[in-house]
Amino acid sequence: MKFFDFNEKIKDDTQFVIFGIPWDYLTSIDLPNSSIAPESIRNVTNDIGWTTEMGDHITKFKVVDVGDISIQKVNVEKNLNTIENFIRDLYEENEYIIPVMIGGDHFCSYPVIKSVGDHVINKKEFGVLILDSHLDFYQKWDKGVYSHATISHRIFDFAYINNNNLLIVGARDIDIPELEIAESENIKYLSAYQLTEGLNSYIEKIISFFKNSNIHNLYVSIDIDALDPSIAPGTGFAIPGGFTYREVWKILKDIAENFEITGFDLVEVAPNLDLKNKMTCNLAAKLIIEFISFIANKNKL
Ligand SMILES: [Mn+2]
Repeated sequence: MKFFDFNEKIKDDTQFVIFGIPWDYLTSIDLPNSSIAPESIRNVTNDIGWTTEMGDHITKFKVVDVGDISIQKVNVEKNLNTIENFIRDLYEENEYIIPVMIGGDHFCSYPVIKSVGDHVINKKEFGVLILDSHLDFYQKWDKGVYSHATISHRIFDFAYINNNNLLIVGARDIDIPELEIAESENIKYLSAYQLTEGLNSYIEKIISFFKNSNIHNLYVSIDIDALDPSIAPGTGFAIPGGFTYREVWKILKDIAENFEITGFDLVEVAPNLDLKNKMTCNLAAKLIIEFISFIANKNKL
C-alpha cells in the first residue's frame, strides 16, 4: 500500500515525494519498533477518509510515494550514505520537490535535514523547526555521537545551523546533561507548558523567532512524542503534557502560511505500542496529509 495510494513516479509537476526510512537501530530503548512505522502509517490511509479536514480531495495533491529506502540495520555510515544519495537522486529527477520522510527513530531525520539543507541555495534563509518532547541534545549517547538522543545536536553542528535558525518546541522531558549543553550554546526552545499562555501566542513566538532571523525556507521535524501520549500512545517515551492534535494542526497551518516548507518528517511512531485501533498511526497519517494540504494550497495562490 502506498500513502493514500499515490503513484510512485516523479513527474515535472510533482510537489511532494514521500519515502520511508525503516530504521530504529539508533533508538535508546528496545521497546519501540519504529522501523515498521512507514508501512503501518501507509496502511491506515486505506481506512481513513480521502479528504482533508478543510474539504480538499486528497487525490488532487501532487504527491508521490517512492517507498522505503533500503537499510542495513547496524551499518550506520553506509545508511547515511544511502539516504543522502537517495535524496540527491530525488532532486536530480525534480529539483523543486519537497521531501516528506516517515521514520524510523528520530536519528533518521539527520541525513534528511542534511540533504535538504545542502540543497537549499541560500543557507542564510534556511531554518529547522523540531517538535519534540525532548531536546535530543546530548553530545553522545549509547552507541556514540549518532543517536536519536543526539539528533538536534548533530543538526546544530552543521555549518549553516546556529541558535538563531534552530528551534525546538514542545519540550518537557529534558535531562540535566543535555540541558547544560543547550544552555551553554544558548539553544532556543519553547517548553510545552508555555502553551498555558495560549496557542496563538505560542505560534507567534515560533513565527517571530524565524522571521527575526530572516528565515524563508523551513524544514520541520515532527517527533510524535511532541503530542500528548493520551492521543499518541504508540511511541517509546510517553511523557505527559504534550500538544493536542488540533494544536499541532494549527501550528503547521500557520507556519506553512508564513514560510516556504522545504521538507518535513514524522518520526518515532512505534506501531507495536499503538492501540488496537491504530490511533497513533491514524494521527501520524492525518498530520502528514494535512501539512501537505497547507503547503500545497499556499503555493497554489
Ligand atoms: Mn526526538
